[in-house]
Amino acid sequence: MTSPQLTAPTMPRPKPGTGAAKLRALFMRPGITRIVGAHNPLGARLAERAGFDGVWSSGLEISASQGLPDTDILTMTELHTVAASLAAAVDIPVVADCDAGYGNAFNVMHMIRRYEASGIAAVSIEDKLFPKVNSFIPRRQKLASIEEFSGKLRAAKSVQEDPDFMVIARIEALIAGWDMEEALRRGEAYAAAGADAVLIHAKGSEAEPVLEFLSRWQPDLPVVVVPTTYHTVTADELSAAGAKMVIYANQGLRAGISAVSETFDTILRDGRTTALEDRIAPMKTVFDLQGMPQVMADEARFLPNSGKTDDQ
Ligand code: SPV
Ligand code: MG
Repeated sequence: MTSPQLTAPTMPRPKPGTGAAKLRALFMRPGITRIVGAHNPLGARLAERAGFDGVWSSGLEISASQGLPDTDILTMTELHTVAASLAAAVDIPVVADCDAGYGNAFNVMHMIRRYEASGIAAVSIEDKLFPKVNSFIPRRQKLASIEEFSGKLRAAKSVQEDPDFMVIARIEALIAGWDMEEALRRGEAYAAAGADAVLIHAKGSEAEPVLEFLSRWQPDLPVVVVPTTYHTVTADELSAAGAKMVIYANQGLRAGISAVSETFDTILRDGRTTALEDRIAPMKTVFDLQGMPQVMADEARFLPNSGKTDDQ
């Protein structure tokens, strides 16, 4: 496992409040939009630097980063704080994973107000019962009724202020063992309830069910996909099949776990870090990612004596 050796341009300053318009623009242009999961602003900046179109504020990643399961243990406030910190750190739009909306339609309304006010471009809410369990855990994958979830979507759309802000309705029917007809029926109901896009989630090793959903999808509404388990399909293939956005939801977290574990093992094995030095990011990269070049520039402007020692 190697770490990318990053060049170090000065990080751009985020422009607040424009995430939703940027995401809408991405959805309007031809081709597929590619976003990637993060659980802190550093990860969001790595996504931006790599050239992703946006950042997925991943419930799984944030929970795991706290050493907690992805089972609605963290509260809305905790997850929102992280999502807002991502939006503040980058210039690309942030799409927030909001699980099942943290409760009923009233919780969803509160959530939308908070998320929209933080410059987050879009939220995804899934049609499972609260509290949810991560989709790849084969237990308790219980769906809300179409009526209940449609009520959450209508509630969400009733309180947003910026017309560009997007509510993505995530369909968990295939995850919960229902058939394609149920997934399509749900998607069509969510489109009618006012969703701006649907996310069809699946957990098989083949892309086939997702490709079938895309080929049978009738509403004029973009479809989002998450190829975590069916990872051999390419973004171009998903785009050709009609997907408008692809989320690489947790690869950054998993890469980090592998890289850090290997690094720690090597230190204990060798008794020194020499073998690692050309594979771990240099300190300069760390300083750059945390905004140190801007501090240096500001020092010259705002701390006139900063270059002098006490006895000068
Ligand atoms: C997440 O990243 O938290 C998601 C995507 O919801 S998944 O874990 O694939 O369900
Ligand atoms: Mg999630």
